[in-house]
Amino acid sequence: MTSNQKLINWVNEWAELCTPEKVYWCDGSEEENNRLLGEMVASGMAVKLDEKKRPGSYYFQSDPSDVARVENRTYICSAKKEDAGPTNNWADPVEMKATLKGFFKGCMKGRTMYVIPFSMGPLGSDIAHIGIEITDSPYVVANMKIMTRMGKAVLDVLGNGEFVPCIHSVGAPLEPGQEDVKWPCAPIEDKYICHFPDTNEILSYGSGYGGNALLGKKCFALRIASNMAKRQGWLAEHMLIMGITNPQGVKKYIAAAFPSACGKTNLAMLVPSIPGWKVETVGDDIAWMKFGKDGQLYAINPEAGFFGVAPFTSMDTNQNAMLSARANTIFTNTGLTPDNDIWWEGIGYDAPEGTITWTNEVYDKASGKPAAHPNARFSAPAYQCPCIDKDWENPTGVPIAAILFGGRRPGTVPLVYQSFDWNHGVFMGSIVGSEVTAAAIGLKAGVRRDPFAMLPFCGYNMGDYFGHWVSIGQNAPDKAKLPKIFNVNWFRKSAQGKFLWPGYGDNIRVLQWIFERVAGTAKADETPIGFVPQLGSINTTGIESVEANMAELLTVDKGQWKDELDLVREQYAAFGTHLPKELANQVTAIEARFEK
Ligand code: TSX
Ligand code: MN
Repeated sequence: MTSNQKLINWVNEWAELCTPEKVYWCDGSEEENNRLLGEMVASGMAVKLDEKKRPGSYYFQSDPSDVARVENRTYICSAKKEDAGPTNNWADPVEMKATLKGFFKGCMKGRTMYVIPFSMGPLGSDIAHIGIEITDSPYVVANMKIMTRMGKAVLDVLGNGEFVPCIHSVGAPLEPGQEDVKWPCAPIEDKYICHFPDTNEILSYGSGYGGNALLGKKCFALRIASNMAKRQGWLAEHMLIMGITNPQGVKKYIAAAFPSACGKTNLAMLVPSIPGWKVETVGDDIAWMKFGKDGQLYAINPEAGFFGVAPFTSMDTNQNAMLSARANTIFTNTGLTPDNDIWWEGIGYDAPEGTITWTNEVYDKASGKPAAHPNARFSAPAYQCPCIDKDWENPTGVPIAAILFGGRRPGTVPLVYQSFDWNHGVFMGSIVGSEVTAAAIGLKAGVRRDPFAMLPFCGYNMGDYFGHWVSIGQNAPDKAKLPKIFNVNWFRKSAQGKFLWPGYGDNIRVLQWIFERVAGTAKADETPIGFVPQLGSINTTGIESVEANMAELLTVDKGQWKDELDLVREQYAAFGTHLPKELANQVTAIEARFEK
C-alpha cells in the first residue's frame, strides 16, 4: 500500500516488539469497516443496533475502570522538565521510552496489529497533518474511521513525506486458548498516555477509551500540534468553529473555547431563537488556525466527526447532535433498550422497560444508578450534521472574525464583554475558569482555572503558551485583521441562585451583539474590564421577561473583581519567569482602571 520506507521500517519495528498474530493495513473502505464491526459483534464486543431505528450503528460497553481520559497517567516527555511546565506531568523521555518498551514487549500477542493512516484536516490542506496509528483495538479502527479521514487515500497523499507516529495498545495480550473479554484494557497503574514533543511521537498503553486511544484527537491535534504550532507560528486550540449569518445574509465565523460541561457542542450546533439568523457548524472541539495570504486568521477543523457526551443531549438541548447520531454512529457506555436502540439520562423520554445499563444490568430507576455513564459518548460523522457548514472541509479553512472564551461563572463575570485589544484578549483566555462543585475537586467549591480550556491539552509550558499567543498578535501580518476577542458567561446567577440568562437558542442574542461589535455597529460601555453591552443593546425581542435581569447580567462589580484579580495573581505565580510580562501588566492595568 505504500513505498514510504520510513513508514514500513517503523511498522516492522513495532510489530517485532509487540509480536501481534498479524499486521493489517487499513484501507478505510466501507467493506473493511463493515467487516471489522461484524467481527466485533460476532466476538461479543459490540451489539449491532436496530437497522431501522439506528442504521449502521453499534453499541459498546467499556470495562468499568476505563471510562474517561486519565490525566494522572498522561505525560509530556520533553527533554527538559521546565518545558512541560507546572500544569503537566513530566517524565524523562529516555526513561519513559525504556519503561514503555517493557510494557509494549509482546503486548499484542494473540491480536491483530492494525495500521491506520489518518489525516487531521482535509486531505491535502496546507493546514492539515498526517499521522499513522498502530493499534491492537478494532474499536479504535472503527472510531478513527468516523473521527478522521482514514485509509489508503491518506497514504497516497503522504507519499514519502513525514507523519506523526502514534502507537497504541490496550495492553492485554492473549495467551493461546485464552478467551478475550468484551473490552480489554490494563489496570490504571499500567496505563500510560505519553507525548514526546521533541520527536512528535505518541505512545499510549493500557486504555481503550476515546481520549486515551483515538490518538488523532487530544494527543495529536492538541498536545503534539500545540508544540508544532508554537515552533511554526500557528495555533492548535481546544475550540469549536461556527458560522453565523445575519438576516441580511452577511456571514462571519467565530472560534470559541470553553472548559468541559459548558455546552460547547450545543453552542457549535445552536438553533437560533431569533428569526432570520442562521448558525452552521465547522467543528465542535478543535481548531487549527493559521494566517492566510490576505492577512486574516483561517481555521480548519482537523476532525471529521463528533465524539460527544451523550447524557442530557436531546432534541430540546441539541437537535443537530441527535440528528448527526441518527445513523452510522458508535455509542459507548450509554444504555441499551430491549429493541436494540440506545437510551440515556436526559434524552427527552423515559427509559423503555427492560433497558440495560452501561454496566450490563437491567436498569432500575429507583436504584439511583444511571443507565448511561455520565461520560457516555456518541461518535458521529460530521457530514451527517444537518447544520454542517458548506466550507467545513475547505482546505484553506474559514476566516475567523472573533474568538470567544467562556466558563461557568455564577458571579463576577458579565454575560459578555469585549477585550480592548489582542493582549487584553490573551489575558481573558488565560483567566478562563469554571465553577466546580466540591465533589469534583475534593476542595472547597469554587472556580477551577482552565486557561484557554487547554489545561489538560497544552503539550508544553503553559506560561510559554501564553507567550505564544502574545507573539501571534505581535507577528500578525495585519494587526487590523486580527480576530476581536470576547468573553461570554451563560451561567451568571441571581442572589437567589437562579440562572439570569435563558441560554441555549437565546445565546444567538449575545452572538448578534458580538457580530455587530465586529461590524462596528453595536453599542458598548467602556468599563475597567473591557467593553460591556450598553443596556438595551442586546436584542431581547421575544424574551421581554429577561429584560429585568439585563442590568445584573452586565454588572461589573469592583469588589468582586478585586477578589478575582487576587486569584489571578495567585494563578499567575505558578508560571514564574515563564509568565509573559504583557499578562502581568494586564492585571495592574485593570486595577489602575478601577481606581481612576
Ligand atoms: O449547553 C448549554 N448552553 C449552551 C447552549 C448553546 N447549557 C447546558 C450546559 C451543560 C452541558 C446550558 N445550561 C446553557 C447554555 O447556554 N445555559 C444553562 C443554564 C440554564 C439551564 C436551564 C435554564 C436556563 C439556563 N432553564 C430555563 O431558563 C427555563
Ligand atoms: Mn474537548
